[in-house]
Amino acid sequence: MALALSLGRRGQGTCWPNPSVGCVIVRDGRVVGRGWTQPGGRPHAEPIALAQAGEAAQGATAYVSLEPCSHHGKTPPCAEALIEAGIARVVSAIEDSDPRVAGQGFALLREAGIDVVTGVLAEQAARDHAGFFLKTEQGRPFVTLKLASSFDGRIATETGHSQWITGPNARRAVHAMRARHDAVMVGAGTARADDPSLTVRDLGVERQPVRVVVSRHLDLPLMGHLARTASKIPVWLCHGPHPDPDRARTWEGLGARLIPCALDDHHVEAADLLHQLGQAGLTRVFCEGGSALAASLLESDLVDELVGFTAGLTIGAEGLSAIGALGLDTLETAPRFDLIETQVVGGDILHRWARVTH
Ligand code: AOF
Ligand code: ZN
Repeated sequence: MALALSLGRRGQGTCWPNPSVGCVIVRDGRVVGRGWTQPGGRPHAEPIALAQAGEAAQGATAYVSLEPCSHHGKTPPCAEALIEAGIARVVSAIEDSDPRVAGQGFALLREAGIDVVTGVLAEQAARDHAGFFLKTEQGRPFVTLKLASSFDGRIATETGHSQWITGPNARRAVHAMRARHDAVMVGAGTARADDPSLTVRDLGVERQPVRVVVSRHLDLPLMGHLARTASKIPVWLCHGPHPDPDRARTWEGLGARLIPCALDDHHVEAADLLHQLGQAGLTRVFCEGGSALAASLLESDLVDELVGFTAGLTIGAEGLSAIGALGLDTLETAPRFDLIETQVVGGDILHRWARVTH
């Protein structure tokens, strides 16, 4: 199962709107087939592993990191494929939360006389599929908030100078993290100040994450990296009601997808923003700031994981704070996270924190 889960993680960032599942087929103690969900979400993991196993699937055990599907969707049900291939035993990590499946995959397998075990490494599976589960259960994607900051939590000098706070190894690690998410998201201020390309570079990926920019008024530079590449790598602009019609037309002409969102006070509302992105099929979003967008996601309790890269320099109080105002009087209401990982990356420190859910 650990192998099936790690195969499944290979597909993260490329399978949306589907979950990224891994499957291993074992016969007489030997691995005879391995598969994971393919880019775009199909084929599913099981038919790939079954095709590799061929005749050896007869009487074998299939380890699957999610309940095999039971519905006739864009592909035939994986549960049927396992039955037809003569699989004797299915070991699964966790039930599928898609209402079209939700236990019915296990039921089909059991009806066909297959021995079914579930709940193996379920905690890891729940983490790996968290984006898919959130999308099917709450209608929103999993949100990772990444910040690269100075020792004193600043992301730029007073004049906006921010390149570079962290070293090349940390920046490379960020690219690998982008690749594991369906989309990379920034606020309009960051898009204007940094002219980012928000792509995955030098890692040989086949599929780039969607670039999401949250911009109430669509006042984004038309000569920047995002505008120049919008026809090749998706750019989705999440804006408020009644954006300037000329800007809207221009961005559509450049190839961007416009996504209208509700406002709260003067900003795009965080909950509606994520709801719209979930509707559009995203399961995992990597937010890279800036401070206003980070604050609005945190205020609404919509950040699932924090990733910090902390560098050994200080910028001082006049520098730009990584996270905007949260309006807290006491610590009781401060967003809290549990430490899940620390690592030295080049000359910087990586720390990851998971949302406290209880
Ligand atoms: C599996 N194995 O590898 C994946 C599964 O639109 P479709 O027909 O591709 O079906 C998508 C649903 O299939 C998705 O919502 C989830 O329930 C399941 N994904 N199931 O057996 C896989 N990716
Ligand atoms: Zn399937």
